[in-house]
Amino acid sequence: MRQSLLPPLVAAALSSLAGAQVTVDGSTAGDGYTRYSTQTVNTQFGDNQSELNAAYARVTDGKLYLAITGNLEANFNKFELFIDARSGGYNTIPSSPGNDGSWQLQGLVLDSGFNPDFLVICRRGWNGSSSVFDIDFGELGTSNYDSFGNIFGGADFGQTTTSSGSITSGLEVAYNGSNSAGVSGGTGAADTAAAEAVTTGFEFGFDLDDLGWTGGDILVSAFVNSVDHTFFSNQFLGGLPAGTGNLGGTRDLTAIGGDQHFVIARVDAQVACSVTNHSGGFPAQLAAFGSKVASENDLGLRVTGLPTTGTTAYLFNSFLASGQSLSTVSSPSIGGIAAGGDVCIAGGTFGRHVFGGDVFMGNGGAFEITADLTALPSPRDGVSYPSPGHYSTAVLAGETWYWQCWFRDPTSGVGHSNFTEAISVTFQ
Ligand SMILES: [Ca+2]
Ligand SMILES: [Ca+2]
Ligand SMILES: [Ca+2]
Repeated sequence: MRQSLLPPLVAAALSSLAGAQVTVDGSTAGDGYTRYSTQTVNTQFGDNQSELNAAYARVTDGKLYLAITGNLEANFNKFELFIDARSGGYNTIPSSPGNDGSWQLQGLVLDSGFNPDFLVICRRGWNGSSSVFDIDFGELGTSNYDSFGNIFGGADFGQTTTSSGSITSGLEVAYNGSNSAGVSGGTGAADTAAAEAVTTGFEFGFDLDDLGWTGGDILVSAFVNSVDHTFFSNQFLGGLPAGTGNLGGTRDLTAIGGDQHFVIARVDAQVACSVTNHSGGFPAQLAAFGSKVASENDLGLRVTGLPTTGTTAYLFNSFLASGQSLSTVSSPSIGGIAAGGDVCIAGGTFGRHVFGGDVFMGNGGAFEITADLTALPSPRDGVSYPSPGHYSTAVLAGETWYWQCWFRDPTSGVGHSNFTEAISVTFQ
């Protein structure tokens, strides 16, 4: 059973974030995605015809945004997506809803811990008079599914929003099949750099409510299958071992090395904090993705929803030594002007992540850093605030660290500033 990492209030906060930063247009450009999976093996379903190069996601603005770069041949082969976003689900695929012949997937055994609730099917081809791109959204184990045909109005590529039935808020979908690079043909090990360089393919915006998401991890599997869902390609994300050809009629993914799914997880918890709207009319957000295992040194910190005009931002961290406790400083005066919002990670020593020259100008209202957990700019024992960032220390398993971002908000008036929400990460 999957553990919920975020309390429901976080889902509510995400849902209330105004100003989408992801454009569902079939390209990952400018969307601030995090990559969660990279193809491991070349394609046996046609180089640049049916290949899946990498998977990207963001959970923001009340949606799961998902981009799978690559191509799908226009012969009505299937692009299939299993999504596990809530408790329950099916580790062995049931026969229902069975739309588009997907009952043929019945009995497919997935890797341990992966219990999807939904199956999304995409297909494209020539219907005799025009190109068509279709998408189905089905709820496994029920008779519920929605089918949307020719959603790009006869075009090969496109973007649109569909809505009906169980899709309450609209399903954003886009496809751009222009990729002509990425992985090669065959069964050899994929060139991961080439796979990760591809920016076009499938892109989706799923409403988190439609997925029944309540704040935990989201697990996804993407793969290419034959027209009748009976002959699996070797294009899966998570990928198959190098050297693996088409899986054909295989029905047991536990017999295949590695997980044929990937996990989209926020690794932070929110710290109770007064977060106020900035001049844009909405609050700025902070989230951590990656691994909570300190020794893996894989933690990304993402600030979103900043004012888009001339933002200077500092990302602060803090650490509590034994006996210290977290405290709040309400609307601190900075340069003689009270900031909007509170500092909620006070009480310990502060560190400041420095962005090449002391300041960072946010692009498009968002930025992300990779925290070096072996040398976090935060003094463990030395003097910190008001001159933080002069020392660094390694994050250790068992420690809880806190982050919050301060940013200027010039359109609120000269000298004005504000804070994002505050988060914590407890490392293992
Ligand atoms: Ca996009
Ligand atoms: Ca290719
Ligand atoms: Ca497996």
